[in-house]
Amino acid sequence: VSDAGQWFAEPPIRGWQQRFQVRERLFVGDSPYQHVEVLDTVPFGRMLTLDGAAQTTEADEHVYHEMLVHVPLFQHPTPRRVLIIGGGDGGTLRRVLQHPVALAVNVEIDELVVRAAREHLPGISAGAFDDPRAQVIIGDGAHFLQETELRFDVILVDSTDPVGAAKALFSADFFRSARRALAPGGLYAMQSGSPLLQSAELAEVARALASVFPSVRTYLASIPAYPGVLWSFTLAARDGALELPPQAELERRLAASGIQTGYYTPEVHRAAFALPAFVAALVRGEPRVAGHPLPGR
Ligand code: AG3
Repeated sequence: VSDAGQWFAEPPIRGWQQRFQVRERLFVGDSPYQHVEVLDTVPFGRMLTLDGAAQTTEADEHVYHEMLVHVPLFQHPTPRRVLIIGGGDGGTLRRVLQHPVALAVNVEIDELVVRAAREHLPGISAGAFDDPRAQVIIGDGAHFLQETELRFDVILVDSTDPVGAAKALFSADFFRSARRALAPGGLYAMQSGSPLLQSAELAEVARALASVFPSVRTYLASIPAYPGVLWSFTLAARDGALELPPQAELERRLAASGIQTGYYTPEVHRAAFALPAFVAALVRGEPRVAGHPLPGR
């Protein structure tokens, strides 16, 4: 990781490394879980990094947060209780609270992330932490899921890469306790990494989720500040088969909510589930197909 004032380089993934020109290093700290920084970057404005990996930036946070939140929350006809695991910057919580939910519980393991983001990236949570419908718990999300008596309409996992503290959030055991904590008709959604640079992890997520949930579907978005840009999310249903609502129904739900978006639209919602052949093969557990764009796979 290079010095501030010039360039900030992420730890490489499979020989791929991205770097950001930095104007100023605004926050540096270490928690028991990770190294936390907030940088002011030239291309994306302020950026949160955890263990050197770009988590969210002022310029493109809306892409990730809208797609993690609005796809499942408009997919569900009446989401009232929502659980967020991770998401300490508050961007997910803020998008959840744009919906007419009664309760949003946010369980984040690292208090330092919440503190750094509230102070240096206040526009990302935009007051969400102070909403009376929000209940923020500093604690272990996997543990919370095992213990909770609450049943949620939607559970969202807004985690870092599947290494270190977040690894537990990518296991079949975790998915089982998530399914148990869903109400009938409930939906589970998670960020599932780069289909190009974390293809093995994405395939494993799809396999493990399908061993727990009756219906699992991958969807995609383009997130400029993440390595490889093309990014995946995975949606799973507690009961029955995941069918995308018709365009007109999604339009009705969006209009009724009054939510303003920068990336999400009903068309994008449906189109995000159209998978390039190599991603479809990956999540079906098939070996590499011809034309797979990744070198060395
Ligand atoms: N969590 C997913 C970030 C993963 C990026 N990976 C990387 N840069 N190597 C984002 C959290 C935003 N609330």
